[in-house]
Parts: sequence; structure tokens; C-alpha cells
Amino acid sequence: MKIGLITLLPEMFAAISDYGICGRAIREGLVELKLVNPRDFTADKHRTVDDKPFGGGPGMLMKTEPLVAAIRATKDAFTRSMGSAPKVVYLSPQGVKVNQEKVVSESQAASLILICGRYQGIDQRVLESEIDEEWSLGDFVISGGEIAAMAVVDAMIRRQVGALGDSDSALQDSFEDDLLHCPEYTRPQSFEGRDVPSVLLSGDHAAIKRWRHKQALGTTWRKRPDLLEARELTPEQRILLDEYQKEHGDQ
Ligand code: 9D3
Repeated sequence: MKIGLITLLPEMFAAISDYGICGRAIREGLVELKLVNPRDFTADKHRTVDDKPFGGGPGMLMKTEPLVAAIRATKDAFTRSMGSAPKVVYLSPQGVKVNQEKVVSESQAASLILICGRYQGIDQRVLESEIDEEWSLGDFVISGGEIAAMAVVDAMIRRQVGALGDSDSALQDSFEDDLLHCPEYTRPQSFEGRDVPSVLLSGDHAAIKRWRHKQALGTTWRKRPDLLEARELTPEQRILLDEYQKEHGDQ
């Protein structure tokens, strides 16, 4: 997968290109990041990339011409090299919230372009002429699109075949879809008077699997009931959740 990143701060992307699972996937060529800086598409002496909003008020916008030139150059290069046009996405607080379903579907594309906003954002006409979709991380304010783009790229990389080590892949495969994960424990067996649940020490793999599934259902019910309302429980899951609720006094 090829991902184009239109950004005034390309150095920030070292946070994904140089570390961990994403760093390895990029070094191995599973994903190619193409960093494109609108500043390299300026013609004036000061290489200006910001501009004042019409109507006045505080703050600046991204300067239109270098931004559009950077988007079009990247779109054209990707279309020529991949044989199909990439979707162009603007990361912004006005976007639709990204979720794992979206990550899974978009990660199957050959290419994608993410536009990182800075200042107060971009001109409405650039949005209308260049952008296919607007994506947000959620209802909180961050200073620009780069950190949002990095979160999206990380999530996409994790979906590429071969990006995860064996142990991580196994984890993902066995994950109960749309449920929160069960509690996990490591050593010591007793920590400040709190003991590891004895079933995890029993060696009874069927009992451990059942306990984990019950805890995943119970944890989801307590912390994210919205996730359960959106799905149908199997009869087996209904029984496990009933047991959990009895054990936890319905709270
Ligand atoms: C004048 C009001 N602005 C500041 C409070 C609006 C505003 C402009 C630019 C708010 C944030 C930003 C920069 N944010 C992003 O580029 C961004 C973002 C976010 O802030 N929250 C959640 N997801 C995203 S994706 C990109």
C-alpha cells in the first residue's frame, strides 16, 4: 500500500517510520509513505504556506496554491504508478469519526492520500475540488492533522499482511469481534495483596477460554454498553454475561 501524506511538518512522521511495528513494515516495503510538503510547491522568496482568512478574525489558513499543487502532484504520481486514482482524505475536526470498520475497508486500497491541516485549516473551495472524504479522530481538539494521520497510518499498517509478528497476529485472530479485551495478569502471582484469578493458574485451557470470554463480555457491558446494544449475543454469550452479572452484583 502507498500512502501519500501532505504535510508542512514531514519530520513528525519519524514517530511511525522509525519505531516498532510500523517502522519494520515500512523498512520491509509492506507500506510506502510518500511525504509531500506544500512548502516545496511555493515560488516566493519566503516560501509562504499560510494566508489570512477573508472576513478577518484571528488565525491563518493554509495557503491555497502550494497546497493544491502538492495534492495534485501526489494524486497524479500515484495514479500513474498504481493505475488507479487514490482516495484523498482530509483529517479534520469536522470529519466523520474513524473506527476499525473504516480502517479495515480502507486498508485494502492500493493507495491513499491523507492531507494534514495546520493553522485553522483549508479554504472551502479546496475541500470541494480536491477532497473525497473528511475524517476525524473524535470530539477533542489537537493542533493539526499530523498526529491524526499517524494514528490512521499505524492502524492501516497493522492490517497489512505480514506487518504483525506471529504472536501479535495470533492475538488479532482470536480477538472476540467488537468486544473489549478481558483483563490480563503477569507476575508476581500476588501483588500488594491482590491475587491472579486462580483459573489462570489451573492449566485448564477450556476453563481459561470460557473465563476470558465471560470477562470480555462483562467488561464490555460495564465500560462500553453501546458496543453490546449494537449486536446480538449468542445463547452461550447470554449465559456467560448472566453469570458475570450475578457475580458482580449487576454493576
Ligand atoms: C477556530 C476553531 N479552531 C480551533 C479550536 C478549529 C480547529 C482548527 C484546526 C480545531 C482543530 C484544528 C486542528 N485539528 C486537526 O487538524 C484534526 C483533528 C482534531 O482536532 N480533533 C480530532 N480529529 C482531528 S483530525 C485533524
